[in-house]
Amino acid sequence: PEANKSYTYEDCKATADWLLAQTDVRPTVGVVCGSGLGGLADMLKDQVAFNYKDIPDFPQSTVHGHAGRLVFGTMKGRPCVCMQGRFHLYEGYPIQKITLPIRIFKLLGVETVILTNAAGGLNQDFKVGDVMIIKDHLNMPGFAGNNPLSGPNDERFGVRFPCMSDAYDRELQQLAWDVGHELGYGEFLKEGVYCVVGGPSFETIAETRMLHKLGADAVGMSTAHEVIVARHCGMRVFALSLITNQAVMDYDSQEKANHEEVLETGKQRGKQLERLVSTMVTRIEHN
Ligand code: 6GU
Repeated sequence: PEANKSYTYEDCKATADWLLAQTDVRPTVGVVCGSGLGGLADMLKDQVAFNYKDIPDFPQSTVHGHAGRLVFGTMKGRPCVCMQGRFHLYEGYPIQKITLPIRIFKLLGVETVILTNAAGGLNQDFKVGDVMIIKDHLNMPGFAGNNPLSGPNDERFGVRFPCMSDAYDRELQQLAWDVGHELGYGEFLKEGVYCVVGGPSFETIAETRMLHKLGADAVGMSTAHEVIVARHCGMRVFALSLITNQAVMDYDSQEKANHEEVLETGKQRGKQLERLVSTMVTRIEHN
């Protein structure tokens, strides 16, 4: 059954080769666009785009705010591939399927992965509209045994027990700070720990308080699984969260988390986020 299907190296290779046969773009950077942040993919020049439904073995995007296209092209001259819309645990896909595109990135030749997401702020110093450079994560589904690397390990991707203490590339974090300051974004640029939960329900007040106590600065429903798979197969990772709302931590609060607010903040900060990421892309060095 679907829930037990593992995607083999050969499956990933077949899909990657299918894609490579239809475009001359040879991407070294792969970007995953979060909720309401798909504008990043629209920046690509000389686009070759595939709807997810037309790609063999690919899942479909079911969430409003996620387009469902894989877009190849160049960002200021650099060959890139962008996922315009990603997959989440709460859509009901097995976790290996959610992260399948990351392995396809690897087999397309991608060396650096940039992930973006919308997240709720837990750190009380954060404001809506802040951009958090992710320096580490808490993988809650992973503690419950839902890790994308569960199951047989294929050494062609990576080792059985991959290290995660260096998951978020320090140089790329520094690059984000440098570019952010140059662009005048210092005011809303932050850094912190991202916590992934399964969703789709937002957190209760007790859950939010728990995550805050555990050291999380922001909470969301994506990204950490993709980071694990990307690091397993040796790609460099940079990730950021757009703080689209403050997670409710107080019984007196009248605030209620909702998806519309998430998309609205994305619209307001989207252009600046696109500039930050695209400028970073032009400065990433590959061997
Ligand atoms: Cl408050 N929680 C979660 N889990 N994901 C979010 C969020 C909150 N805000 C945006 N994404």
